Amino acid sequence: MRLMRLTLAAALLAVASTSSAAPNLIKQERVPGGALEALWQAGFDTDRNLQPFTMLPSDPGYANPSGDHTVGVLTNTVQDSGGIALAATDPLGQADYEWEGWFFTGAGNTRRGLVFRADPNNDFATHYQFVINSGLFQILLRKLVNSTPTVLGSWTSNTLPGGVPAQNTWHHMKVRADANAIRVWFDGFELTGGTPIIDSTSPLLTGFVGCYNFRFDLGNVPTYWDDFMLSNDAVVPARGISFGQLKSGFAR
Ligand SMILES: [Ca+2]
Repeated sequence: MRLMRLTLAAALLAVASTSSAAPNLIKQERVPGGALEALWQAGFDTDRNLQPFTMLPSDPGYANPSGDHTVGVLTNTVQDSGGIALAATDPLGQADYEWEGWFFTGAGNTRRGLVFRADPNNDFATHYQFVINSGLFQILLRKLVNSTPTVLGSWTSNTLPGGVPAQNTWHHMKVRADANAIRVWFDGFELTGGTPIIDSTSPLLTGFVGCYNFRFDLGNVPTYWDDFMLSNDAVVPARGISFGQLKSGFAR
């Protein structure tokens, strides 16, 4: 009897937790114990993939948000090779999702940020990117199609509640893509203000998620990343289950 009550309580809890749109974790990258937990691929025909790294106390990024001192490092190529790096991971069949992660500003000397809906069939040269430019003042939502960019959204970081990000500080970026509607957040502040940007011109509807580091005239710049998370909304039951129905299921 006691066991049944406990089981019923657990079942009720499960029903309660699926009755709202709770985030459903698909994949994450925390670099646990100093090793990557996800499979990453390098883009743009470079060998610059995300690398696991355990920081020493002397590292400016040492006090990372989770406090585990382990990060993924993405270093861009030398300028003769384009000064670029992109690392991406498979969204495991998901197309509509939230993709978020922490990045370290460092010297703020490259364009860096999240990529999503990145096409694995052309080395990820087609993707959306939510990035902060070198100088840390301009934030952009861009679409690249075979490397040709279009700006979909543009903001200046002095409009953020926390102001212009300082060098050598950790910040959080998040994107949400639902079909052709895109919303973006910086440090929990929604730059899109609840109104998605709609990409009505050949929107990218599926693809990998990852991170990006670029500056055409400065290479070998390491960028630090941590606590990437890919999630979507949990399935919401179309019709609620009554307590009676639930209890009858346990009466047999
Ligand atoms: Ca970590």
